Amino acid sequence: MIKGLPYAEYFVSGHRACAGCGEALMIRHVVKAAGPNTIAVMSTGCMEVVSTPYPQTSWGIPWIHGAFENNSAIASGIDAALKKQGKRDETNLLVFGGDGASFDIGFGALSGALERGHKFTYVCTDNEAYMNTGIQRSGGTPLYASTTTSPAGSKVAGKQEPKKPLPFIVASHGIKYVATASPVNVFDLHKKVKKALATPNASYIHAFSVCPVGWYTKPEATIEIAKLAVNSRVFPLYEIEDGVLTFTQKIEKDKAIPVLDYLKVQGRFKHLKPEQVKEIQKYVDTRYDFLVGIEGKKAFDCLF
Ligand SMILES: Cc1ncc(C[n+]2csc(CCOP(=O)(O)OP(=O)(O)O)c2C)c(N)n1
Ligand SMILES: [Mg+2]
Repeated sequence: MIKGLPYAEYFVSGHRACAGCGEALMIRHVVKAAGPNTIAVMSTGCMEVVSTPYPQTSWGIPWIHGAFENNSAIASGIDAALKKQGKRDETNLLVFGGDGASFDIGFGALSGALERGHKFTYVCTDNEAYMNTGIQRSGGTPLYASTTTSPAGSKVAGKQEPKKPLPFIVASHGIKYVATASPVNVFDLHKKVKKALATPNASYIHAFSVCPVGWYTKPEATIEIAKLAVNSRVFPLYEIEDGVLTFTQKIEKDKAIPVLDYLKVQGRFKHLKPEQVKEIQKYVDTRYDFLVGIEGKKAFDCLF
């Protein structure tokens, strides 16, 4: 039990996630923050597989499995049904998808549901690859990470493309609440989930989810790695409310730790040469500077 957080659990222990699984940790806290009057929709992926081996379940709330493609379409239908039943205000609707589901395969349905303005909170548990099927690269895999379909070798240094900026693509739909969240600050995560659920239409949370198996990290280092990601500015913590970005933990340039500190503890980056680390550092700096540049401004208004 963490002092100051609700005691009740709705994603309970006994599931089959690997030791140190960042996705399981994030989901546990998201549903803890949401409370009992919640319906969860979840696409295919590690979390569905580990938490619902029939006839067992780890879920203490109604839970429905969708395919990759139709997760957000199912949620759209549930939203419409709850409205018709007059139960919309008293029911939370959470939609969970991994990065494969959210960045790639289920993106069409997600984009459509956001554009139609359905009321639900989409949570992308981003472990940066298709982990359940054996660590294949996704649109969420970062530059130069080695995966089974972007393997590092003597000629190619892992994935050649940078990570798709999904929170920004989502924000560009004009939805009222977008946030990034990390296990380094569960109080911040709980606050963001509550804000997201209180949004009148769609909201989105991007959850940083360490995968010890796919990242080749120590299971006991999951929180430490999440901290390194925030402190090196690899994973910025912010909210975009009504199109205005605010940092929830701003890392000033002179306080940031080198990106190398984050990369060197992960086997998926162990092949990197100094010039590639430099390139990643530059990419991280440029992206963070962009966020600082739009901080406090109505940056998305021009799209509508
Ligand atoms: C349309 C479709 N393509 C492929 C699969 C096989 N598949 C099942 S789980 C999975 C990986 C999911 O990746 P992600 O969404 O990132 O979740 P993770 O397993 O990493 O939690 C894949 C490719 C599938 N079930 N359906
Ligand atoms: Mg994944």
